[in-house]
Amino acid sequence: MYQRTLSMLLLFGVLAAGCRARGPATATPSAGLPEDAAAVAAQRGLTPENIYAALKTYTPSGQYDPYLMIASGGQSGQMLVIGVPSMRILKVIGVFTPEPWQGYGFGGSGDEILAQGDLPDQEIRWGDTHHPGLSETNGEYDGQFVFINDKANARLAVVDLRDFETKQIVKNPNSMIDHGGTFVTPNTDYVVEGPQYAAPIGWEYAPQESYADVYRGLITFWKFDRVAGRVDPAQSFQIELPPYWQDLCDAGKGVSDGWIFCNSFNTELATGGPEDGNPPFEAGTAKNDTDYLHIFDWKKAEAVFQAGNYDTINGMAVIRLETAIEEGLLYFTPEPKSPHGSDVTPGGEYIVVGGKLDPHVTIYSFEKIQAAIAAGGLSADQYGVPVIPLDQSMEAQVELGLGPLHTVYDDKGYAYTSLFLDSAVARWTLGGAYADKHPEEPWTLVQKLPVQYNIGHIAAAEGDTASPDGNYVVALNKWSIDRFNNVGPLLPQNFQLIDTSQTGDQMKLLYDLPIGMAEPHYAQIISADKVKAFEVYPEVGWNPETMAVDANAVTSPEQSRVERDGNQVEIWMTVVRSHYTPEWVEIKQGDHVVWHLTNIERTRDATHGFALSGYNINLSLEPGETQTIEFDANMPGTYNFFCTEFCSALHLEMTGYLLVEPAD
Ligand code: CUK
Ligand code: CUA
Repeated sequence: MYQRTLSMLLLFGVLAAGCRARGPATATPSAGLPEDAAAVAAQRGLTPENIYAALKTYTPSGQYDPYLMIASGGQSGQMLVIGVPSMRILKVIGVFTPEPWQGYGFGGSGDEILAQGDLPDQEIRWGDTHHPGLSETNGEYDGQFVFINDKANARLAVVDLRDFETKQIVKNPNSMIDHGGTFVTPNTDYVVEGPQYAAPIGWEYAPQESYADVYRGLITFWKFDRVAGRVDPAQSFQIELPPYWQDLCDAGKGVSDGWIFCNSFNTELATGGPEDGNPPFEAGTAKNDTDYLHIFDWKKAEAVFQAGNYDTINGMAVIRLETAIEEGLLYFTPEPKSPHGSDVTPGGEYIVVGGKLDPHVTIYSFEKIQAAIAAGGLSADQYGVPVIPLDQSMEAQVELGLGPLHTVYDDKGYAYTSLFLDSAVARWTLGGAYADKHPEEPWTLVQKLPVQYNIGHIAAAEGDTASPDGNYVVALNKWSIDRFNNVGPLLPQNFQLIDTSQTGDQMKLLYDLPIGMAEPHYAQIISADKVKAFEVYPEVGWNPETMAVDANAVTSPEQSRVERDGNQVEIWMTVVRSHYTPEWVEIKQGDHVVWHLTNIERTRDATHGFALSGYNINLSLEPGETQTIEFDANMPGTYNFFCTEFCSALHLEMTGYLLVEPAD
């Protein structure tokens, strides 16, 4: 059977290659295919290109993907894990939003993590996730953690890739909206949360007329404690910025390690408001021909922070704009027309910026930027930030087409830029340090591959590392229009897998994956072999929040018990196929209940649920996991708890009763 499959694959491959060389996409495959396969191809009207794409993506049952794509979940407030190239969705990770399958936010430990992201007087149970950032060691993904931002409420989350669960949410104490992050410095010293729309620091009230004086941008450097696996706010700091709208950022690496580059728009300081006779935001923010690329020396900023040269605002260290200027932490250089992406090349030599309203990408040279800073004598912008003239920072411009947004890289000296308005992926050649990697002219457009439609971000295999792989990019398209069955006026997004393994103008579209649950923005693609996730939790009684054995774990049904102290009831329960111990729990109305549950299974995939009717409690207990729930039994009655995972033939029998006796 295996032999036969293999020879079929070889035949398909030979045939597809042959047909490509011969001509049009409409050629029908026939000779050389096994009869049954040829019949399927003919019946389905598959072209040689289709067959090539199928062979590149089809993943037989039981075979694994070489890559994992970690995608933002957009407005769902979650993250997606997708296998590449099969484009199979492997997991949805609850991050800023309760997620019932994982029992995240329904009585278990997820409640506390979600609560970390609340405002003092407002519970927040959704997020607009944009940019996942995988942890790095020496500029390479290390497979340990992934971070993501919530644009809607300026929050950041930490997900541990040992169990793919959210461990921490931090609320930015001085911003109410963010965007240009998360991304990490090359050794994950800091997770950077870039700003977006300017506001007074701490989002306190300030009228529109005070915009230029009081509104500010704010970039946050969250210190990451790798051993604890948590962000440490006490070791984190912010830098005050002019009230431009800072957008995407990227960290320098290699030669530019220690620096960060963020673009911006609205250097016009437009305040919008046509109702007051002002141009609306979309016109007011696009008036100038250039905005400013922000260039940060973060190692120097860290030293300024450690020297105590900051103000503390809402408990957070804020390096003032004048300090940033005095200490030489911040420089500007002009960037054309409404820039969006800011993407550092693998070796850190160049920064590529796409201008939404400019057909070019602009490539800045880190070396030139450094030379201009060293030479000094720079004039300043209206807030006093030194500005490096464009002709002193720019290396090249490449005309690509309409609406260039984001850029990723491969191992062949190519860059790939998403063209929103053209609905295309542009492949173009890097020059300078990369010119000898490819035979083509440097800084030249090589191919434009149409995508369906309106691409936003683009992600490449190992794309943000110091050594990207060259085989795949994924187009994250905003519109799908006619690509899928009509499911009503709200349409899915379309993730399109593109084969970039061949050089020249040979990019090929391989596969469409509809995302029908939100609008993801960015994704990163990591080599699957770097991720060393648990198969089951390492020991029975494992608490995923502390990543250690829980003091309240019970390891056998004999240890199960119920103890009462006044109106405090504490329960230690074991969970195993196919019963809970104890099965009857009797309490009184008004009791305060603390209930510890341990799944004592050691078998892979032997997950049990724990749903408690009426009390909005729902857990997922993976093999070895211990969780604690706590509630006031304010409703008398007869309630079932039951297992929500079909775990065995007697799964339906995996239930028990909670009797709440009415208070007299
Ligand atoms: S943004 Cu969405 S397409 Cu938030 Cu990174 Cu560019
Ligand atoms: Cu345990 Cu079903």
